[in-house]
Order: sequence, then structure tokens, then C-alpha cells
Amino acid sequence: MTFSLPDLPYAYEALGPYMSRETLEYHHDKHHLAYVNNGNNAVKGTEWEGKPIEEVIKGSFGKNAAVFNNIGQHFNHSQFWLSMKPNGGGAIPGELEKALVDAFGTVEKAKADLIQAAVTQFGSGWAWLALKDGKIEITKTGNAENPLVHGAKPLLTLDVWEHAYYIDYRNRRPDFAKAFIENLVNWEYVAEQFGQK
Ligand code: MN3
Repeated sequence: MTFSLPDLPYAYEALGPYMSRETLEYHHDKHHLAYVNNGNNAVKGTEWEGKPIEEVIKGSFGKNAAVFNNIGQHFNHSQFWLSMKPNGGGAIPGELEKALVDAFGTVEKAKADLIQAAVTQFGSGWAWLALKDGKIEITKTGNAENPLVHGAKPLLTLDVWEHAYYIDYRNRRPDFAKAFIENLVNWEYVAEQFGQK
């Protein structure tokens, strides 16, 4: 069994004007596809061939850079597409909203902390809302790293590699992070992930 590129859960134009068709064509059809293809090649003949994705990621972390980087990026991007929806950002489902208030004081503070994590991740990487030991946390990781290798479950995934925003925002990563939080996040998906804790 090999890994395959998931379809986007919305049309290419659906996230405009916050994320363009052109960005999605490059990001999903070219960048993500390359991680899938390179990951399948890297896994071939290793102890991780045919294993579930989370097992591949946790097992290859620090042991096999080609496997970890490509399969990690496949996982991260799959989560990223699901973390967005057209007309996103609105109301947060009750139980998740309560958990965010418990963890960060206010929803606005949680959003601000997430934007701050995205902006301060130096170089390529990711910002996350994750669940660890029953608690919601905001983290950032470099390159392909993700919460799985730190014993946490990703709830919300924000790609801050330049390829995620350069076509639409050029160097303005803070504007991209703000647009993601305010206009793109699929809070129902995040709540669903939180509910499965
Ligand atoms: Mn990316």
C-alpha cells in the first residue's frame, strides 16, 4: 500500500480572496504531490513500508530524514487542507470554545497566540493547535516536524512555509496568518478532532 494525494475538500476558487486558485494549484498539485511521490519512494524497502502514517512518522523521526520529511509533510498538508473551509473563521463550536477559554483566557487570546506562533516560527515550518495530556496547547515546529513526535494530537494545522503564502501575500506572513484565523479556519473540523480526544 502506498500513500496518495487526497483531493482538496473544496473547489480551487473556494478560498478566495484569502487563498487563490493559483496558490492551491502550486501548493496542493505540485508541492504536496511531490511529498507523496518522494515519500513513497523513500519508504520503499524500509521497515515502514505498508505501515500506518502515524507509525511511519513517529518511527522515522530522527532516524530516516527522507522518510520523515516527506511522509511528515504529506500528513501535515493533509491536515492543513482539512483545517480550512470556504467562509471559515466564524463561530467556534461550544465545547471547543470553552476549552480555548479555559486554556488561554479568551478566544481572542488563543487566536493571537496562534498568529504569534506562526509569525515567530523562524524559517519554514508550521503552527499548531494541539492536544497533549488532555490539554490544548499552541506550538510551532520547523520543516516537517509535527505534534505527533511530541506525544500530542494536531487539532489545527497552519502551514507557514513561504510556498503557502508567497503568491497571495508575498513576504507578509502576519497578514496570511491573520487571514487564515479570521477567514479560513474550519472550526467544525477542529472541534471534531478535539471531540475524538
Ligand atoms: Mn506547504
